[in-house]
Amino acid sequence: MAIAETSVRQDGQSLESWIDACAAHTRPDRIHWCDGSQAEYDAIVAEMLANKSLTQLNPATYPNSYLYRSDKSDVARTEEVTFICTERQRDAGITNNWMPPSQAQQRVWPLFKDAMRGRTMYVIPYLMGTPSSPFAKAGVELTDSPYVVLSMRTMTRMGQVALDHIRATGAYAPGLHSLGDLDPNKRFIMHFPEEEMVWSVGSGYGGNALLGKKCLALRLASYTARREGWLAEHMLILGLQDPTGNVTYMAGAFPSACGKTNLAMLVSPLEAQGYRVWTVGDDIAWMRIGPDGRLWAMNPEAGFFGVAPGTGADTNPNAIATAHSNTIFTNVALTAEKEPWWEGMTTGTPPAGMTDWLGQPYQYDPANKKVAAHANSRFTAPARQCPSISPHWEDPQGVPISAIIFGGRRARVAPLVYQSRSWEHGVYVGATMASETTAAATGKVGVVRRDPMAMLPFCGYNMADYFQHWLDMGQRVANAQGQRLTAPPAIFHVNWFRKGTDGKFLWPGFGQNVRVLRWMLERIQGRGAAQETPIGHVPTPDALDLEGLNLSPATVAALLHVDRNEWRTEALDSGRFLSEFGDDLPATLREQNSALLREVGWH
Ligand code: OXD
Ligand code: MN
Repeated sequence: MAIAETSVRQDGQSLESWIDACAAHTRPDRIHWCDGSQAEYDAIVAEMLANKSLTQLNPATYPNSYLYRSDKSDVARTEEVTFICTERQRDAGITNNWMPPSQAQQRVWPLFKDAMRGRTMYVIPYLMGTPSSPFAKAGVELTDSPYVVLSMRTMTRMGQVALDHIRATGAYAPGLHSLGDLDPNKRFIMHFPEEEMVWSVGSGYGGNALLGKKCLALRLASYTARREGWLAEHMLILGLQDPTGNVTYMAGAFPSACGKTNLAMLVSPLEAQGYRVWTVGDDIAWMRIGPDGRLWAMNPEAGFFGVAPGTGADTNPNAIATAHSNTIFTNVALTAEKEPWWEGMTTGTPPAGMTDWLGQPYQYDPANKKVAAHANSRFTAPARQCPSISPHWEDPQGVPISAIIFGGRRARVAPLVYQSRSWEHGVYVGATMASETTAAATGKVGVVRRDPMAMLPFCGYNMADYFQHWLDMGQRVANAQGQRLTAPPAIFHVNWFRKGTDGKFLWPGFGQNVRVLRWMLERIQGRGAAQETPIGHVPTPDALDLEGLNLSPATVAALLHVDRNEWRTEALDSGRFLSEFGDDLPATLREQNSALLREVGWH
């Protein structure tokens, strides 16, 4: 079968005939059209409980919640087998794996052959975005994984509502997913942005298999967004309420497992003073220029696929409250009371009598580092259950963004917070941001890598063009839709993870991060004291409200310190990274790098 024949967009093929073609190739025993109802969900759960692929959690404390254990070789996104399949290699760029569509057809399509024999093919129509939003996008995922069906029901608007949308608009992104035989050597996550299509085979892991999330809402959408003049970003969206009751919205990009969910759900220690945080989204933002010249962001997802370890009643009580019912936990440990558990969920010694994520008895031993839950174990929970969910989280037009926050996990170099001098400088800050790698992707943990706008694994096209697109968005010249960003958000960079010479974190993080958000708000409002540094505006030591934190002046100074030597090395490294894009790199970014080098005294 030719690629074109599997895509409704190319040849006007109907949804039904595309499904027929996929079924003829994958040979499922049954085809089930998902309507998204509770009854359907319950029936799939019952089947999975019966065949022991799901474990019921304590119904008294975790109603309608389940534990799912994945194959142990299938626990994270696999970037090395994730491909962008454009006709021209240049369009995928140097940061993506590329495979021409014809080769995908030869190498990957055969892996789907007979892959669904003995299984049910579920047809999942789904929407990314609120049904009433003009910006909602439909997809149809064909999958042989019932776990994917349950997860998609939480993460998207699935079933009839999506089918109605597809019937009305005729548009949807086709996605074919099969677990195959879960052989890592036959695992491929293939994106065809020119056709808005995805194939995923050999993995059931969320980021590889819930095709609406990273595949459609980021990789394919980023490609479309460039063409149409908007942004599809790996960003949380939050609202900061101030003492006047006004809410200012901010979007933040952090690499995977760097605390986006925690920041989006922050419980404010400054609540008595009138500052609180509302959650709009924790992972993805689609941002468009509004008629008022501001950037408006919407969360296309309906749920959270959050990292469990490190999420506790003390660090993220809103996440704990969200994931207390109607939740699927993946690769967490199980207590004797049939409750989920993971490192960081509780303080003190872990409960006795647990089963670890592999299903083995677990005995805590302080002498070894064996964990009970996988480092990338997850909870999948409906966003509407979040106590801090914003009343505007489903607004069809989104919410107006006043600040963009870039951040990473850096033990050194980057101060707690700084503000860029302009949109162009902010794009440079985002383009050169770096972070220590985490367990959300396979590979070594703790290595510093440049991860522009936290989009390195998710940009569906040439990243140099992506940088240019960001620059264009701020040019205040009209985009393809005739819109101008006349009131661009301020751009900040944060680092909650800076360490002192003793190797300990300097900043308490979590809820206390609201103090940094408050400074940003004051900057946006034209208040908020800052000092000029070679890298941008850094708060003066007394500009942050640090009351009650017990931070010594030396710690505050260390948090805000901009070390010229370190930044010289940083700028040189950023320059090397940017030069990898060769002639495709926008000159503005090269100029920004030269300006920084001059500022830090490099001749
Ligand atoms: C995620 C990720 O799951 O970024 O959100 O890996
Ligand atoms: Mn993410």
